[in-house]
Amino acid sequence: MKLFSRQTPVFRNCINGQWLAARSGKIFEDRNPADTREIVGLFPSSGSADVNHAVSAAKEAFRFWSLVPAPKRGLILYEIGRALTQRKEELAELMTREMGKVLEEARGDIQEAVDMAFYAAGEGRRLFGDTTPSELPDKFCLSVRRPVGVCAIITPWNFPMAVPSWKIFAALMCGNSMVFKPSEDAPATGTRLVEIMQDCGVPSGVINLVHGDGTVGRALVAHPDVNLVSFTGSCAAGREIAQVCGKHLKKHSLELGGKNAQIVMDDADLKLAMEGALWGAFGTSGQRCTATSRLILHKKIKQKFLRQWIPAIKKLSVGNGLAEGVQVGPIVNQAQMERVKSYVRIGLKEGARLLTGGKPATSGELRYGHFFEPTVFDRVTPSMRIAQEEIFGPVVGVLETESLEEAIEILNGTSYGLSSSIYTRNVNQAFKAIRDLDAGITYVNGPTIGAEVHLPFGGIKNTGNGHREGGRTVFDIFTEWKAAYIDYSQKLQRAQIDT
Ligand code: UN1
Repeated sequence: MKLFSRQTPVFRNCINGQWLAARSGKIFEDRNPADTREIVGLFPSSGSADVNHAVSAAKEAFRFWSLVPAPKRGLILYEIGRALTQRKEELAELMTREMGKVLEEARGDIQEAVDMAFYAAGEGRRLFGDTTPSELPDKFCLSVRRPVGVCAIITPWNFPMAVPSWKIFAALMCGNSMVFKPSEDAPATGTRLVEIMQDCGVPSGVINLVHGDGTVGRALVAHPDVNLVSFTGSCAAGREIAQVCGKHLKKHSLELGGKNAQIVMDDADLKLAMEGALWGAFGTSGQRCTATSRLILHKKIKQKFLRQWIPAIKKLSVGNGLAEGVQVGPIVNQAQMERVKSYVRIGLKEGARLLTGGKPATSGELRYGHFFEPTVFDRVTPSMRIAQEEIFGPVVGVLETESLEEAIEILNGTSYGLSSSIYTRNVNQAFKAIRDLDAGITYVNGPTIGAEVHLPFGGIKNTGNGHREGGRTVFDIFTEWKAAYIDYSQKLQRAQIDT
């Protein structure tokens, strides 16, 4: 395969509708993780001068955009949803080339953005507030939503279209303006999204795009004219953002890590549970914040489960996500690869037993990419680091349980609380799990991955700071409530006093 036969595309920032290089002229490379010989594109390595420019454009645009009626703002989102649908194939291919997920999943990632576009578009006619009687006569009360202002949108590489869409489409419909910094590992998909938004009629300055590394993120978070930071990524970065935002009392919505588990009870449909675990643990090569990284198996079915499940894992086809039939794509970059390897070493040192995988996959063409074999550890105990810390790769640890109560205790015993799952045929156990699992999402007889955009998405404990994206809850992030009191009594009426 000739990888340098075409000219490497050069991408730019988008500020106030203009496509610009970084002020410094610096660039960075985006390489294909399935074959690092291929450069997907060259991107501006921006700095605070670019951020300042973009924020001032967003601030200016907010003045008129916030006054456009929400149903009209929603109409543009219908156009965006249609354009994404039409260009799904081309966008999915680009996504696979720049961050590795298999083509079928890349299509799903685009579809999630389409769903979000149509959902948010419809909500343009449903940005409801409340009306309520006043405690005083001849007085009327209502509550309305107002946009927040300039939003910094900082997103990860693992869902390069879906996660930005959750934030950007909701923020847009609510009347905010934005500066968007996509991950350095998925900047091309982010660029296409902004191009499509422009083509569909989002006015200049409403969405601005600034590429780069943490320097850009830090400049955005600290900028006094940024009113809200919406971030999905690591706990470490989330903590840093929360500290800066706390200091300046800036709104921030954080979607951070997970250590999600699937419980399989002794009465479960084992075939279904195995299929679910395969998808939950190794879909997207385990690189979802909702990925299954712990399997909590009831003692009575554990051996049977593993006897059948491990051969199925060995049959998974690892390779370039563009190739037909591949099920597990690469790890996104070298640093992440090292992290996965180091957790395998940690697991072995802690005394867990490696059942399959545990090393990079390097046969043939795979040696040019960052591939890792789907990996399972048995004899994992709840306090081990591999049972506590987010790995973000195709590695799953198996823990044993004797009862639902114990399974719930194990599942809840980490510092995260994003997604969870239980396989059981017993309705009582299912409802207990929904009630008692400390997580923002619980699936019954389904894996830990696969959230839909019209339901609240987010988690408890270190997974975030209490916000929920998706569903109607996302509009609480991107709007501020205002209470309005209209007194038509033509006299001073004092609340709580003139009763
Ligand atoms: C993420 O990994 O950050 O529920 C998002 C899911 C996907 C979204 C994952 N719809 O697995």
